Amino acid sequence: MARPNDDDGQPPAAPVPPKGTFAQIPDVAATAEAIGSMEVRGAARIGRHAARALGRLAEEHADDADLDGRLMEAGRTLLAARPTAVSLRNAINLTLFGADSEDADRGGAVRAGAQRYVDISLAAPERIAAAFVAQVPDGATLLTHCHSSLAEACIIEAHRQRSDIRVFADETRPWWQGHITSGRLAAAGVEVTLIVDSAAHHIMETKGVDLLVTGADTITADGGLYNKIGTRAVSLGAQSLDIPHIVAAETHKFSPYSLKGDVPQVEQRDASEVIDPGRLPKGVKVENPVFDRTAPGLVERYVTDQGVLAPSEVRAFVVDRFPIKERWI
Ligand code: RUB
Repeated sequence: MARPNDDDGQPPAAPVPPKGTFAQIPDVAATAEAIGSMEVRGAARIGRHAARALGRLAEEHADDADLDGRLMEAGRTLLAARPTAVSLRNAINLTLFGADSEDADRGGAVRAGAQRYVDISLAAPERIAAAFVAQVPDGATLLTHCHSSLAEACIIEAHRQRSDIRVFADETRPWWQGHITSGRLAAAGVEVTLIVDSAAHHIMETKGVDLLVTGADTITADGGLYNKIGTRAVSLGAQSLDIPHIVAAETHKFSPYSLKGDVPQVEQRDASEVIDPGRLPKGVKVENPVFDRTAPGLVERYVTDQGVLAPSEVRAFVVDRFPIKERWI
């Protein structure tokens, strides 16, 4: 069970979890495979799975003289699984080097780092949803893109606390994550309508959409947002209609690497995800970028587990919360 957060938004220092905590977790190779194939998807979940896989490795090889070498190699294997969501990189670094003391018990420190990462991540939706609801009036119409566990938590909480909330969810080609979103919202009793991606602008204009709410894969120091492909187009459409774009994101989505100029790599996936190769007309090429960048000026607010931020406040927040350590991958 997640430990309660203390006042500054961080859970208390994690004790080393009992042996066996990570025994049932898939190993690093299986976790990397599941992340790469999108069996495990969504940035928050990806981060937690990576942290737990490292926790298992530290548990299994606690007495190995080369535990550190194994951990570093595992970190690089996991990092290569999917390139865009910074929660994966943060999960690896905060697990490997985030424990309060990197004492002689390297395995124990990594297990504590993994548990702390997972606890913060699991505690985030409730805090984010509470902050989000404060910004939603009764009778609001929301539009969301892709499936974000944090946007989902926000919408369900808005439905619980406000009357007559309705939602439009676009399907999000080519993986149809909007089907996940709409199914889960409907199961929670939310009035939800599924639309094709290209209907988003028309729906925002004609159905009185009040807020666009999405998740985040990476938030860069300049306040820019990397999220599922199509987020940028929906956000531009929202701006043209004066509809605020609110982003629900746990703090693990902020990129300290961007302070040094690291630009997130936009993942390109196989053309077969877009069209059956046998049906591709002769001479036609296919591109399948799966994330895009939404400029800071398009985002109204980032709602996080550690407060609500304007894009212009992101840089100072990242500097304050993410002191990169020397060995970070
Ligand atoms: C998912 C996606 C989500 C973010 C945020 O992409 O872009 O909006 O990851 O999700 P994919 P969450 O399906 O390709 O992983 O709020 O759950 O972290």
